[in-house]
Amino acid sequence: MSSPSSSIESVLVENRVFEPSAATVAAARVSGMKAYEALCAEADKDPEAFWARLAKEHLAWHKPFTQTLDASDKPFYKWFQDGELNASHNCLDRHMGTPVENKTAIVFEADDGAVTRVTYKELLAKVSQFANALKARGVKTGDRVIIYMPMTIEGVVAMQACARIGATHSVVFGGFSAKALQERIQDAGAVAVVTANYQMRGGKELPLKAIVDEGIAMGGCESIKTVITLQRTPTACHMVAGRDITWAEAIAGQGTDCPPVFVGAEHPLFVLYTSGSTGKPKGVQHSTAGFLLWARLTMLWTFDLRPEDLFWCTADIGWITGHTYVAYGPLAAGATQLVFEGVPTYPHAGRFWQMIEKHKVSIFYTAPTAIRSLIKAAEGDEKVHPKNWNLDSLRLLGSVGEPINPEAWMWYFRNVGHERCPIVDTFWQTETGGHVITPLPGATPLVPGSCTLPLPGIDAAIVDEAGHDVPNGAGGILVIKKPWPSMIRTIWGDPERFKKSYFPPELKGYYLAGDGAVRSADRGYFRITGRIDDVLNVSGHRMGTMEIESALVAKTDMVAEAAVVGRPDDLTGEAIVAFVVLKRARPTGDEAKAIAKELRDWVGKEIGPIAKPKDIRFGDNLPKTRSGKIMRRLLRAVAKGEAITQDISTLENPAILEQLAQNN
Ligand code: 6R9
Repeated sequence: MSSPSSSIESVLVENRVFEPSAATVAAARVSGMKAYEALCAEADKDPEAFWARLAKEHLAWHKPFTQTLDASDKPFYKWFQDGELNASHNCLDRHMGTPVENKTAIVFEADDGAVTRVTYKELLAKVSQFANALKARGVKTGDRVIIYMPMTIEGVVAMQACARIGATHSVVFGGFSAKALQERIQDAGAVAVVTANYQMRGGKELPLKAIVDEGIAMGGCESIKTVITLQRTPTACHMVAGRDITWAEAIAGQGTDCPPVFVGAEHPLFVLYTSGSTGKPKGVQHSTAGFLLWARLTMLWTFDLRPEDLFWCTADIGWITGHTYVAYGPLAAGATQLVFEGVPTYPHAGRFWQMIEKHKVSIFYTAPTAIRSLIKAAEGDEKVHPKNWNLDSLRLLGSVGEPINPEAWMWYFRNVGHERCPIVDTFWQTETGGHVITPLPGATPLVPGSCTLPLPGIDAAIVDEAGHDVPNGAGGILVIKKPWPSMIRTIWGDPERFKKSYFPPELKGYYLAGDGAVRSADRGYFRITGRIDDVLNVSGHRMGTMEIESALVAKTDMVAEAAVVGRPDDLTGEAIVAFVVLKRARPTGDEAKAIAKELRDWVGKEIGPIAKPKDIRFGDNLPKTRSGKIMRRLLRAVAKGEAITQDISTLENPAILEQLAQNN
């Protein structure tokens, strides 16, 4: 458990409160705290009736459902089970013949600033045509398709096309390595990969297709029958005869009509791999109806979406935020959204502000790590400060991915939102499918650094290790007591792990989020104090410490043992620190530096650059209990540079702490 004490202290001292303006309340869909409380009361009184009403109002059903919740096989909850629908139909076809038909669905800005637009009608045609291409390549309902693509209109098209034919997609973030890709292909048993030759990020051309080839060549990927490659840049890439085809070739001659395949409500819409507390990433499986319902509803509630909004979520489609708030939610809600290929710091660190001005963005949703790095850039260089751009189009700001510190919150509020725009600090996870604890802009008074209150229907609570509620002001374990439609259904291929990870018996059947939290004494507002398992949050990316350890010890010619912990970092939230015992004598000086670099690059190859440890320390051994368990809490203190004041009576080899504390 990481110590939540410093965060708890800051909850207790944070007393700034920002009430929504009367005008914001008046214009909002959920207007005022009374309206929020009424929805919560409705959900409390009869949860099934509440969810049934929303599912009927917000989704287009091919066949209506008759049973709302099937809880006969807990925790494998089933929602709206006998209903039938199609996610792509709900995002596209349903808008045809309405004013949304000719509205812009996506404004795409490429890395180099070039802008492309597609209307809903055009997007439907593109999705249908690509869906036909997938079918022509042998992809069928129920198959899994890996998507390894840059942020592009085609990335969204590929996801929607899978949904259209009832194939389950698994998007792999473009920063993951060949090895990580191979593991996901194998675990999912995928039949196809959709990729691009290269991706453009920060003016650099980075390979994607070559990594797919490398991953498949590692073996065990015989299930892959076809690889479709978008020619994103003019540079040629290697194509394997018989298996590979370009995107242009695949759609050539395909019609722009493709009837959606209506699937059962519980049909797996996607599997998205995320890090857990053990070595192997988990394939989080989401349903079609429950996921989509929440994707649409949270667009309407949390972002209070209006027809004239220009919505911009900066997340990559490789993460859950890019699934719910790029690929599905905005389309299901009929929004116009901006999709951005590049990075916030290219060609300069004012790119985000410049794009907000250029496209008249009204809702801006990004991560604390981006905000912190842009604060730093603006403080170092006046020219990239947001004050240089006209941000008057903004009306709402959002934050996601990690706790936002009150200082960053205040900077965002003042310098980007001009104290006019509410900030929705949305707490949620890959497993929750959409927001679960968040302010509503026209209702909730805001407190910097707090995600405030659960959404209606989300029975969030803080409990102790036996599942008993703890009083406000006392920290504990965040749980959600009742099931809700957008929750994770299972871990792909591993139902036992699903049960064990999320519904431990001592917690009375509550969903265990894996985060610590505390509620404020006065308002009962939630503040997330960070993960309580072995998961790190580096720049908003989830990384399992065990996953990185496994990668390190996989370098069998060098590494005997490794332990990985997190250390607080001003910019990235947490930084990865690895303690390594080599098979040879402990290196020092330049030699230690060279080996550390080699190991860092190795981890980059095993998992991806985001998993590279920032700091690698070498020791003769690791601090262990007499029973042989690595004492991670001591390593955390060492990583932070703290003096050890903790109990070390069970430590076998106390002298090692001093050695590890030296920075080689
Ligand atoms: C959506 C997403 C989930 C973990 C989660 C928590 C952290 C996300 C947060 C937040 C504090 C917020 N987290 N949002 N912590 N405040 N507003 O990020 O999903 O990648 O699965 O990460 O991120 O620790 O458990 P995912």
